Amino acid sequence: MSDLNVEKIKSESRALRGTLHDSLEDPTTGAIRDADTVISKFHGIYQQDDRDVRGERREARLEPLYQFMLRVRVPGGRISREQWQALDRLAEEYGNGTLRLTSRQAVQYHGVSRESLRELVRGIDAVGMDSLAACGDVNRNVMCHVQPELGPVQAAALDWAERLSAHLTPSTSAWKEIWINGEKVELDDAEDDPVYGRAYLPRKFKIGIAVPPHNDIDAYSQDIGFVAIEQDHRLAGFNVIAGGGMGCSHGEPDTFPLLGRLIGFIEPEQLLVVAEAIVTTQRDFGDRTNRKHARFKYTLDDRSTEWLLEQIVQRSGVELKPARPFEFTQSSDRNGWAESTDGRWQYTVFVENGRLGPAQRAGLNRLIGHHAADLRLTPNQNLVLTGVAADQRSDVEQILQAAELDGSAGHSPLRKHAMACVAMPTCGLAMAEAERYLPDLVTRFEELAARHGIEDQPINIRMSGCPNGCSRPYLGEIGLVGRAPGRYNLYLGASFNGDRLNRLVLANADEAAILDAVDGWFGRFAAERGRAETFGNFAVRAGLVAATSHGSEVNSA
Ligand code: SRM
Ligand code: SF4
Repeated sequence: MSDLNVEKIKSESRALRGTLHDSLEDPTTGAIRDADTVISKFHGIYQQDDRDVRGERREARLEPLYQFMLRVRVPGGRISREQWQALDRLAEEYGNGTLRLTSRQAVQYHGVSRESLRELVRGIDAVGMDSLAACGDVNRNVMCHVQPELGPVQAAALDWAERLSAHLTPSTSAWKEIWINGEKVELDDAEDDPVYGRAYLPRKFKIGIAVPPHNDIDAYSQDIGFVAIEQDHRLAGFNVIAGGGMGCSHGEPDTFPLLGRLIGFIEPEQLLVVAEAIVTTQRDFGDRTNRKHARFKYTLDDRSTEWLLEQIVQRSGVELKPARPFEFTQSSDRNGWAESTDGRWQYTVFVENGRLGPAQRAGLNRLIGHHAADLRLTPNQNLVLTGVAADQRSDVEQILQAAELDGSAGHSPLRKHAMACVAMPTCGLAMAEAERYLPDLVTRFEELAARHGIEDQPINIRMSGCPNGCSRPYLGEIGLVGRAPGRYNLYLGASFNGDRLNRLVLANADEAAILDAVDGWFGRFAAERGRAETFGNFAVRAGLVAATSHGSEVNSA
């Protein structure tokens, strides 16, 4: 489908209705109409097919095994016990029996049939959740650092993330009409969205709020990263980082990941208007002729910070003040136990690549029923159990271990810092495995780390099945990006705290070549590292790779 066609479909969708209602009723296929695959994304729904059986279906002259992915929006990753229990039940009834925690603190169902979509959506609506704007050319799930009970600044940041999410949710009632009421509304026209207008944004848009020293949301990878600034234990405001993004295409040097740039400081009450000003700037100036050049990162990179600051003043009346000092120490999740301000405890549960199968779901259900209160989903595909009484901590650990979920003893720092995107068999864009392969590769890395005596070293490892970068691989101290089955581009040298991109060091490498390279690096790191030096910083200092200063250098080896 051409990029201009996508724009036409959006503009003529009558506020995201398209012909979805009819598509769902078509008895001749398990798919929806082509144009509706554009619109369904705004409703959080992707048409996919099971790639494991593609060939065999083709040979049998059957249409692909169409199925759907549904993404539930979870602003700031906050999810109540009742909501979790409902999501879990729905995975069994309408999904493939798994729940997938995403790299943006949302939840995905895979393998849903077209016929089950309405019931599934009604199930999530019944517990006050939705999938509207979980995908599509609008603002996506707003991310937020996930330790809200650890202090007032964290709690205030989450509150703002939820308000921002509500503020930027499209105004259309199409989601309710189509999925909940099941009604076909005959409209010649519909009102334009007050923020997005008629054609919505040129491309997806992403916002997150970080609370230093944690950069778990990878603030520099967001279209807008807000950084909460603390003063006297209260939220003083936010630094604004604008124009980050990960996606690129192999062999197309005009596409590249970019770090956002720090453009100033705002008061808390200015957050909504400034975010809206940046969103509408992108709405008006983003490239609608070329979706590969349509993200806000290119809109800004082609212009300047001064231009953006002017747009913000014109649109919101807010003049940004100079950015305040802050420091990020890590972009991974904080693992293990932490005490909350109410004297209860939180535990960050490591969920390998975010996938919860039946055994893990059952373990979590036991915990959520008896030992823990609400949940928080993390930006690194993990989850945090909150409200655990001090005397129940060892019970919790035992149940987690029995459910093959965690165990402080169970997983190495390498594994806990590794993240893969979904890729095969559901992602239509995957060029290589990611989620299904990374666990084995990490085992090989663990062996190498043990051989060199660096098994206690946390190293951020990010793998994506294609260059779109859904696991934010260009911010991995080691990044792996799929090129073809069994072949990856290997990247090195991002910082541990997420403020420097890595660089390609080996193209199209198979497992043997990857292990050979990593073995050499681990050996040098073990022998030459400085005190408390992180792996990515070492790689740059030792000259294993040259640091990047602009994203356009990431893919030049
Ligand atoms: Fe992503 C497309 C999965 C986070 C950049 N992403 C996709 C699709 C929907 C494939 C498609 O378009 O057909 C994938 C569905 C796979 C499946 O079977 O479930 C997919 N993306 C994911 C998730 C589930 C990865 C994960 O393992 O957790 C993440 C869901 C996030 C959420 O809850 O909203 C996910 N995707 C990201 C991120 C990371 C982030 O947002 O922090 C990025 C990089 C940041 C960015 O946007 O720049 C990301 N996804 C992309 C892109 C490239 C966009 C670009 O600018 O070029 C695509 C392809 C596209 O949009 O054309 C994409
Ligand atoms: Fe699919 Fe590529 Fe995203 Fe992985 S990075 S989920 S393969 S689009």
